[in-house]
Amino acid sequence: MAKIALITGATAGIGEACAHTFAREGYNLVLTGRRMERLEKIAQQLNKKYNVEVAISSFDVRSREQVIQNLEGLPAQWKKVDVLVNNAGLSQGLDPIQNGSYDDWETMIDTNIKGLLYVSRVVSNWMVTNGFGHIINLGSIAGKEVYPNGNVYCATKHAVDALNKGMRIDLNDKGIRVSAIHPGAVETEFSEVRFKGDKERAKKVYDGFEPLVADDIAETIWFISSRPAHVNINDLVIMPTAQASATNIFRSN
Ligand code: NDP
Ligand code: 8X3
Repeated sequence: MAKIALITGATAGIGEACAHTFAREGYNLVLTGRRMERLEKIAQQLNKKYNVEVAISSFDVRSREQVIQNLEGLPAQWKKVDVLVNNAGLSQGLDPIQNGSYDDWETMIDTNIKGLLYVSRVVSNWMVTNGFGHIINLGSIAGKEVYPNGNVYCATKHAVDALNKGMRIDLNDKGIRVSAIHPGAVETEFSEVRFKGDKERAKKVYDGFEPLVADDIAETIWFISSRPAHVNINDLVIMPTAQASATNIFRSN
């Protein structure tokens, strides 16, 4: 029977790349995100290209009710999840603390921390019942370092770092693996979302150096998940070669 990967935030960027990678490896998929049209299109593509089964579920991870209803509403065979990629997340704004937007703060906290918790609560419970599973959390270099004006986004990713450790301890005696991957700059829709559709400002983030692309992260997540059962990669930081730390990027221009 094919294995199952459940990927949150699969409508774009790293999540979409993970969907392709796991489909290529023969996994059936549960893909989630808010944009239903994108989920439908990606599911069709993957089904056609790799002959895998894809279930899609559109919900906002910030809503506890939506998360529980949609995930618990899946048919029983989809709850035998082998790999959960806790990827849905975002940054909003880049402002000093004294000028920060309350709405941006709440969006980041509700998505990156509470959303990840709601999904993990439901799926880890299935994994405990099933007696197997691997949770892979998307942290960030922002969860290891704090950079100017990154305040709340960095705090949410530091929380993911702590939750990754906490989940691993709590699920240790259940044989469930818990890992985190912490990327530096990856060119996706991330900066466009952070700068609320300002494509020019978003493009500048990646000026003068070669950033990572979503596939670099998806392939590394695949590596983490495909280690032998007795091996767990707890924590992995991955950066573009031109990036030495959150704020040290060697730009040619
Ligand atoms: P993208 O903006 O390209 O993709 C983000 C995904 O998250 C989308 O599929 C989006 O789907 C989903 N998402 C966002 N908010 C919600 C929500 N409220 N409910 C459900 N889904 C949501 O960004 P990335 O692929 O770059 O980001 C993926 C993860 O990687 C994030 O956790 C991010 O913090 C992390 N990361 C990114 C880095 C980067 O440089 N790009 C570096 C380090 C970590 P939809 O809008 O359809 O709901
Ligand atoms: C995304 C990378 O450096 O913008 O998590 O925080 S960074």
